[in-house]
Amino acid sequence: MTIKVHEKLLLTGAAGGLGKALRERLKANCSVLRLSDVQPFGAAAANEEVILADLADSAAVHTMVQGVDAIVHLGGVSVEGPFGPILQANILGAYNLYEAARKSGVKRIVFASSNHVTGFYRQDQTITADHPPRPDGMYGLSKAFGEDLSRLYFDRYGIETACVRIGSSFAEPKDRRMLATWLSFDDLHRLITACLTTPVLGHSIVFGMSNNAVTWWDNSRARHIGYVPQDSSDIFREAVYARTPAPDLKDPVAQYQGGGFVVAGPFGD
Ligand code: NAI
Ligand code: 15L
Repeated sequence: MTIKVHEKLLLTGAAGGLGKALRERLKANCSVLRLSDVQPFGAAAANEEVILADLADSAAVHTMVQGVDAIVHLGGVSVEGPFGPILQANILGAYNLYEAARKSGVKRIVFASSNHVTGFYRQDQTITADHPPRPDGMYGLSKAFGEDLSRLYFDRYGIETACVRIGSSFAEPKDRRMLATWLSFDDLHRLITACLTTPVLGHSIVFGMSNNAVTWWDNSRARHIGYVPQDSSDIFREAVYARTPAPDLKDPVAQYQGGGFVVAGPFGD
């Protein structure tokens, strides 16, 4: 059972894949769920509020954040691409969100970071939150900025943040790499709930993964969050192997944790 500790919770990126998956689930975490995105996604249902806002628009972000207790921040560019939109949505957007949170007195944020902060570690390495970032592109670099920004706002202002380095959160793993990186929607919700309810969160980095037998990430630095995954990619393994070719181990896509992101680009607009 989800313990409800927040009165009004803001979910950014509500029109996206994970936003849609979390919309119903997060209602258990609060009395009122405020949903936001830059794209229209329909009207508010019972116990919901809808505010359209571009994360790059400081005034709109301040209005979006006003009056909420906590934030689940999913909004932004979610893949590698030209730097301009990443700069606006992920870098300026994160700054606007944390400034608005500071001014409005928000005390806790769950930030959707990404495994691409550490995408240039190899697939035969196990890393912890103590390993230095090795972003695999501008997208991963922008998430590393968000992690550092949130640490600054914790050190200076005491705003607690969980930087959730989400692996691959989809209905099912799509390829062999995702057998290691998969995070089910229910486990994502369990992890966010743990981040929202643990007594002392501080500034934490946690890898967002289900209980997959093959993994590259060690969450032992995040035991205080109390996340216990219930799902596993293992039930998909046979089917994924049957429909996908064996990887070419000389290919960087198969060597590095970031998979295809390590060769995506070029970065220019
Ligand atoms: P998505 O691309 O489906 O959703 C992102 C949402 O952010 C979209 O609805 C988009 O309209 C909104 N957005 C983009 N620019 C914006 C702006 N300037 N202002 C306001 N809203 C803006 O991505 P998805 O899969 O739902 O991911 C959600 C978050 O989780 C993203 O931050 C992504 O980087 C992160 N993440 C997701 C992973 C996954 O496996 N789905 C893995 C790692 C990280
Ligand atoms: C991400 O950060 C992306 O948002 C998502 O679309 C997936 O590609 C995921 O990483 C992944 O690494 O599989």
